[in-house]
Amino acid sequence: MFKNKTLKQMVGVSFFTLAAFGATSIANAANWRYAHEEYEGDVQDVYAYKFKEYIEDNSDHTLQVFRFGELGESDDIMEQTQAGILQFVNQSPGFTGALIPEAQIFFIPYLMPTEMDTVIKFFRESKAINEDFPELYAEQGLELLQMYPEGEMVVTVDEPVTSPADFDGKKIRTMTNPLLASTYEAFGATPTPLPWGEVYGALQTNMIQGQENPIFWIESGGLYEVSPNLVFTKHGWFTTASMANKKFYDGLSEEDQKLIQDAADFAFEEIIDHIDGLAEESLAKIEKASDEVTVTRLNDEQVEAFKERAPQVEKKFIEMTGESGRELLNQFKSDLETVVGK
Ligand code: 6CS
Repeated sequence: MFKNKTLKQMVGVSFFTLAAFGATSIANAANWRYAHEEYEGDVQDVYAYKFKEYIEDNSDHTLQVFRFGELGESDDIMEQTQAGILQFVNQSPGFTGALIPEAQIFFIPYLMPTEMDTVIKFFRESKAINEDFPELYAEQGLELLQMYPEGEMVVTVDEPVTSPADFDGKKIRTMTNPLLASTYEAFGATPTPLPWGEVYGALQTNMIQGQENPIFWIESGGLYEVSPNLVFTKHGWFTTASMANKKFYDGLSEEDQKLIQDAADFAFEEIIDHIDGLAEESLAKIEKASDEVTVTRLNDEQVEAFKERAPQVEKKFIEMTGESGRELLNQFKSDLETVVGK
């Protein structure tokens, strides 16, 4: 009897404790908003959904993901994040470069290695990526969570290009940061900065004669339909970054901050797996879908003709960013040396 009473009491206590705990945790559960720049199944979308999966599996919070176009262009989702309307955004330095000039470092051609394992090691270990960039983003009210590669840059153009002279008179679309425009100027083309939403139409109507992007995007966005000559110039990788509104992030409990960091790490590992072999698969799909497509892989001598123009872009980068850019570039190069030397 005494035993039974105790049990009853215990059950009663645990019921109320659990109910109270549940109510507290539900009261603390938030619905966070996350926007990115790509379509369903693209690299940023896979990352976002892995981030969401981790958050939702490990807390009571939920995450609502918005894809390209649902809330506007890349610049719009960044503005909404800085204003605190969105808690998270994934924006590539191609656009962030207008806000954080140092982020344009990814557009100095031939700075990044082309070999995937080296690129990944660099993202994992680089001090510039993991320590210096978070400070630069923080100055703009952003908590940088992760920088990650999406794929090697490939140029698509209205006819095959093998030398800077072949770019003469061609308008090549660039993302909207001034350094990328300098790169295409150095390559002999006429750079034309445009937001993503205008690229397909501009190629279709011959307002521009080419653009650059990783192969998966050339396939998923159907760019090969209107710009069928693919040129592998080996000049860089498409990089992107996930981040949070810093005020929102700083106001969270330590537990939630850790949850977010762990979710970003989890999504990073998943994306590294996802991009392995993605370019080859996407190229195969493109070649299957179109008879018009040509693939030109520049040989070492042809690459050299483009590469020898890189120092002028590096000089421009330092002009645009001053001492902080020079220091970042030195760190970037030393991190790369460490990774390549391993
Ligand atoms: O070229 C662009 O603007 C787009 N490219 C990729 C691979 N992702 C998003 C970005 O807006």
